[in-house]
Amino acid sequence: MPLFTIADPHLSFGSAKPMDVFAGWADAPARLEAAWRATVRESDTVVLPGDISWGMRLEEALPDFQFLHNLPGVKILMKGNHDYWFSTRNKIEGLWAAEGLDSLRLLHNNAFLAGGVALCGSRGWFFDCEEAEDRKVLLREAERLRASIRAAKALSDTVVVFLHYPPIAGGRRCEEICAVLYEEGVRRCYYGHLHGNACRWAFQGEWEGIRFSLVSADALRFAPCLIPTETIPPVLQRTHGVAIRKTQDRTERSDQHMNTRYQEAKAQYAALGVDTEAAIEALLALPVSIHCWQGDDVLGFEGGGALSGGIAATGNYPGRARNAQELMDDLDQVLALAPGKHKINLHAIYAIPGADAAPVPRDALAPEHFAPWLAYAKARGLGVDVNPTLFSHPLAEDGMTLSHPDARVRRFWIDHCKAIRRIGAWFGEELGQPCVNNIWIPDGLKDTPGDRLGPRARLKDALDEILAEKYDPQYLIDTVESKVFGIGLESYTVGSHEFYLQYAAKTGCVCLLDNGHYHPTEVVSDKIPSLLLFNEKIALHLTRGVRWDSDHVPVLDEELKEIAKEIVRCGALDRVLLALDYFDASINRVAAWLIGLRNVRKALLNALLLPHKDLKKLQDRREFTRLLALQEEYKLLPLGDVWEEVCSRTGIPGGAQWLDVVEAYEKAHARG
Ligand SMILES: [Mn+2]
Repeated sequence: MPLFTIADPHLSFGSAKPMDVFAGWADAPARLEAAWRATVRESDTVVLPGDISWGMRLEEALPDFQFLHNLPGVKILMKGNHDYWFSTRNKIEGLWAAEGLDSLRLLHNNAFLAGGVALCGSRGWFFDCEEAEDRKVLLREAERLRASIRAAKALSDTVVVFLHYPPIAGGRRCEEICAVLYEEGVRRCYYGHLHGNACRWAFQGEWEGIRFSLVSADALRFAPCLIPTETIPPVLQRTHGVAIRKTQDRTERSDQHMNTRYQEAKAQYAALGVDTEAAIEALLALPVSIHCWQGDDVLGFEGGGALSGGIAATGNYPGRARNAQELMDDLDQVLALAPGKHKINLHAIYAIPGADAAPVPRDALAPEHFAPWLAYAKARGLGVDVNPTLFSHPLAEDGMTLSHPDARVRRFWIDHCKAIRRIGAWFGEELGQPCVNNIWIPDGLKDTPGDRLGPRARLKDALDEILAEKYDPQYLIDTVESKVFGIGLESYTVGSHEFYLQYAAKTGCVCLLDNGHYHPTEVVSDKIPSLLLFNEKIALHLTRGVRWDSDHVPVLDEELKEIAKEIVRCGALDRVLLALDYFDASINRVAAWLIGLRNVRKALLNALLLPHKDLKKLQDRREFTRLLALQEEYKLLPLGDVWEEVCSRTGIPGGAQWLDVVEAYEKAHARG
């Protein structure tokens, strides 16, 4: 009864996710089928360690299950990082039973015996999980793995472990996972996850008596790999605990597997006293909130039509998301190509009241109207931020909302803001992390006001009422966002920078600075240290104004880099709430998201890789020639090589290949 394995088929018969855009993936399913039929017989067993299907829901994965079922042999399926369809054992096995897919088995917290060999494993996890949440997942995975190995050892002395994530790669070891393999005396481990160029970082060989092999589909050229079971030694009885070395030497152990360009960059930065590993770790741990409104030109799901409030999305590039499903699909594509932790930032107009239900009045919105977003965020481990929408509404047509002279108009918007705070706190509690609720109003006047104080006094009272109800700051953080002017509101803005600076200082809510909301020569980077001196937290909206608040996609320009530098050199990575805020309708919207999001990360990485202490010293010693000269020299440090390393470690295609993926996605999702 021969045993085979192949990981990461990434099937998409039910979900139209293109894989053939990646080098080497042309006709992948057909090649897999041909090679499979040529080698595997009905009585054989094939283990598939994760990334089975692109299906987002179980039903979407069904055609992929049917494809596998129709191939010869017993198929043992495991969970990978892209298996979003994965739900409960009961549901998965229930579907298989109902559909007659009796050749499929699920390996999840259990073990199987095949031809005298015990098969076990789990998904595994990344390296260097310093974030509390990641560590929790990692430790849970390690224990899941141990339980599965112990179940296997009860079946046989010959044990094969399958993991989705590589336990060793790029010269780094996942200590916790390796410790379990070592302590349980395992001798063979097969894993997937690495593709294309990243395969060169795979560790293929022996470590502490355990032989490791990469079996991702493209690494195997889509032919299932035969496991020579007769050569596998029995599990070892370890009499002592972990004999593996911890952390100190983890990068030295197998440097030969590492990207040499990254190695050279690492040395170049180390010569300046900069630790690239620490920079990468800090970069990936920092959450950036992705604004949902780039995907549909700020239209929302109310069906109201035109955008108002002195803002405008210009351009008519095709492919705008027209409904919640399309927006979520697009966001998934963004998440797949952007490294690091993320949150999703929702405006009130993105409520999903239910199929065919009428839009809910904004002052009556409740958590239930955001339930699909909660499920979306939970399934992907994302945080959520919220915003009341005080524009694109009949009661905002006057250009005034919370500061409106009519108390009935103010009442509606006050109640709307209160409703969104309740929803934000609910998201925070459900997701176990703070939700940022950001209040921005368009209120202002086209021409010279007759009264500047009155509207501001009304705004202050309205905010006082909105923020009166106290929520646990672990779950809800309120921010207020100023602006310099809007279209048709050029002469007077009620919620000005000074207004909110003072309001935040007096009340303890958080100031949000949008770098498109100031005079063109006024920079947010310079404001950051001042605000950090007097506030526990600040919030930023990252965008690019061209001449005015034009909401262009952020590019890697000097000001974006300066903003990132201030965050890093003020030691404020955990005190700054970062979100994107722009909407360009003249280019592919998924690409627009990614260009901006990746530039924000690149700016942060650049900032994390600079020797700030030395530069500060030069300034204090008034060595201005050297300060200027070195700052300019540092602009040519090999940031790009470290960025490539970040992408490869997070499974993202290198260079501009992400754009090929987006273009293929665009073709596959042509929208009328
Ligand atoms: Mn903004």
